[in-house]
Amino acid sequence: MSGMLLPREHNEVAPGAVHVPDWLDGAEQRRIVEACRRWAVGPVPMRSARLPGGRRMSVQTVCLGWHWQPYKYSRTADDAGGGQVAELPEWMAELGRRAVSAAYRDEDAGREYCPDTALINYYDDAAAMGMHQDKDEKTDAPVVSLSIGDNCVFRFGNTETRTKPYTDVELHSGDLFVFGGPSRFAYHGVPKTYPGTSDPECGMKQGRINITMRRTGME
Ligand SMILES: O=C(O)CCC(=O)C(=O)O
Repeated sequence: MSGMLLPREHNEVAPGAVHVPDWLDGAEQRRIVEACRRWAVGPVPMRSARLPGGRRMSVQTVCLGWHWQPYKYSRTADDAGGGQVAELPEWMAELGRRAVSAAYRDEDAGREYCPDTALINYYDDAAAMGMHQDKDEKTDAPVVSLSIGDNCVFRFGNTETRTKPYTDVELHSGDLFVFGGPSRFAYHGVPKTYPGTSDPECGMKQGRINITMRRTGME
């Protein structure tokens, strides 16, 4: 049910995969959106990454800390002008620690979390993301995912196949989703967004931003 009749609650979708609705308040969302607008123009411009088969992804991405291109990390954006990737700011790493504590209701798990990259994805009305695993990292530290802007369907599956069984979760602006432990390498994707559902209080009039923080394990 996508309406607000039923309360949206802290929910463990699969072992180690937790949805925390309305985790970011309006001011935090606006601050993040402002920062994303700056990062989108440089030092590495936001771009649609090219897949090995030649097709471009429909989402546009800019990275912090480490640059990701399918399917590796580097310090320079070799597929997007060659610039040096912007640093992951300490305030964002701290947000990641708070996110892990909140999702797992465990202060120690949060304290131990040290993300060193963030992928910032922008979805226009037509963008989607196919089922995939986040497996270019050399660690199994959790992935912290923040959503701002339009609502979307986030499909969270299993570690074996891109197909069923999976759970469809509706993510709204300000929602947090963390996946680690037995779910760290689960397939997941975004089959669709709901254009026009963004609450202007979040600082975006259209589209959806998703930020995933990760620990690459790169030296
Ligand atoms: O947009 C989302 O919620 C998911 C993003 C994602 O799966 C990724 O960046 O690997």
